[in-house]
Amino acid sequence: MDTKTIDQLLNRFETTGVVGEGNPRIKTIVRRLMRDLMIAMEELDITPEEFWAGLNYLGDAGRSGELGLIVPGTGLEHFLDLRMDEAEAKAGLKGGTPRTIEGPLYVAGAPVVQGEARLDDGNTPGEVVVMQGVVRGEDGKPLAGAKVEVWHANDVGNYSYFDKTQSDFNLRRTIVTDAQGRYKFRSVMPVGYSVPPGGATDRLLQQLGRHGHRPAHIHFFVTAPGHRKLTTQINLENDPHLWDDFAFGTREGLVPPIHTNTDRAAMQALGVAKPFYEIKFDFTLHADKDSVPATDFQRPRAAA
Ligand code: MBD
Ligand code: FE
Repeated sequence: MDTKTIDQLLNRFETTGVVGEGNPRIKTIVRRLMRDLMIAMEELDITPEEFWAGLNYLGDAGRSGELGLIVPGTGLEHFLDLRMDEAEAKAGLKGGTPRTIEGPLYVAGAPVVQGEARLDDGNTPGEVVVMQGVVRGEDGKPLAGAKVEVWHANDVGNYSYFDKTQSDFNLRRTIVTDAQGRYKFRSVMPVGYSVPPGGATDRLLQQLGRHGHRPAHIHFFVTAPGHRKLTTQINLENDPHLWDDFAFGTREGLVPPIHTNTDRAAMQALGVAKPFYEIKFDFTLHADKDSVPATDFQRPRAAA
């Protein structure tokens, strides 16, 4: 079928069974996606078996809750980041900490702590890490009272809430910066996430000849009044998947050096018997700007 015939067909679909105005924006988007799908079916000569297998696959993915994992795994979530980068560049925004994907594992409602937090419940195996830094505006001035929401995986790559063996909000906190704009936390080193074996995402990746591993990383939402929300992560250097992330989340500027602290007194102060890791990382936020899409957009998220 040629595209002219497809367009005529879509005209008929749009003018048959009409009972009201509907939503013009949704009508435009659905028509366009249907058209692109039909053209792809024609050009790739998609068979009925392939079509129904694809439909069933999407149903499976939805029922198992993995659509939010297929989006980063196919690069669509990184694509959204690149679109936002472009919109900001067009609006003249420069500098600022690079954004990177949120992923599907944020949970709203983590305990709020002033200045300094411990993220692990004391029962979580792993090597101790202390991370700290300053939240600044683009003028370089520290932002007091900024919120640093942090979440990360445990030593086997699992996130609390989704992994019910962990305590509530383990490895999740909201830290409020002090008068000098500083945040600080102690936690245990995360290990990279892998998609659930045999699940919808894994099955798709296998068909694409790709793995489903992420490098170890720590997620952040950084917010402050009068500033654009920053969604980002740091990735841990030396991870074998650092630049081989199935979700395409690693970016220049988000791989801070990790320092190993072997100082006896420092170890004693933390109550640890072994050297621990230290990471310094500052965040720079853009001031609010009307001419560029908001970064604190709604997205259905888990909350506990
Ligand atoms: C994760 O932990 C993650 O950060 C992303 C983007 C996708 C899957 C799991
Ligand atoms: Fe993650």
